[in-house]
Amino acid sequence: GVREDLDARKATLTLAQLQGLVAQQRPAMDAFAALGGNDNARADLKVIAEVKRRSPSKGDLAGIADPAALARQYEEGGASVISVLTEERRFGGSLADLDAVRAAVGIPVLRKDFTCDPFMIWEARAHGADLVLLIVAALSDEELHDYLALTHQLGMNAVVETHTAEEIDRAVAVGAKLIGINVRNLKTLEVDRSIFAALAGNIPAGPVVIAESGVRDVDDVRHYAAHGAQAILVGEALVKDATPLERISEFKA
Ligand code: IGP
Repeated sequence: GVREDLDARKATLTLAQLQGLVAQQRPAMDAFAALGGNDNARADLKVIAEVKRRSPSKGDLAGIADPAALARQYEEGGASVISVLTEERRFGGSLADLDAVRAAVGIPVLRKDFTCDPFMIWEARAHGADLVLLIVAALSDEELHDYLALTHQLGMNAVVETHTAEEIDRAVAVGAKLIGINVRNLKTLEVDRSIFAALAGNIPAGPVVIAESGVRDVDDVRHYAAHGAQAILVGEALVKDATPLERISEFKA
């Protein structure tokens, strides 16, 4: 899985080489600001729009011929951040997709993968990502702390993803500035939209609160917003839509 693929990449590129590439990158963009983190009112809902070719729960989602063109439509529609799945085996993504999207848009880009090694954070930055994903359930407190520190050291932000009240406490304790509540259980792949409303109140003022997964239409968007979402992360509904630009505008309206 993710580990084997990582080992294969490590065999072709040393950490020192990767760090050399990072040194040549332009600085990371401020995704916390892009998601309204500095705005106390946080009145308008922000959209993180995802480039996702495939998912373990749904199989092939859409034949994304050109991730760059899709990302440009997302940007034009008013997305604040573009998320790119780079996991190959289950999601059909790649670092090449990340490169293509990075070159195509002028807004922050999230490398969406199962970060399980600091190497992947360096890799994300080397490929121009401004954010990484840290899944609380998959990391120890020490890993979470160290990975978040490295992310910030490289000028990036992390979406710290949670699914339970206990995971939210851990995300808050480590100082996460962007906290995602994923309503999809990553073990069963089941979506339960009600957990967002049940858990969002556990996040104190400060971090940007992101509702992840399960957005089908504007009613779902309104539901999340009414229960405290300051941003939503949308994949399937956008990649399957014939007019993603219009769909995002509608979600933001
Ligand atoms: C998007 P959806 O239901 O809009 O396609 O979901 C996003 O939340 C989902 O892709 C996701 C994900 C993840 C994928 C959330 N956390 C972790 C892979 C790994």
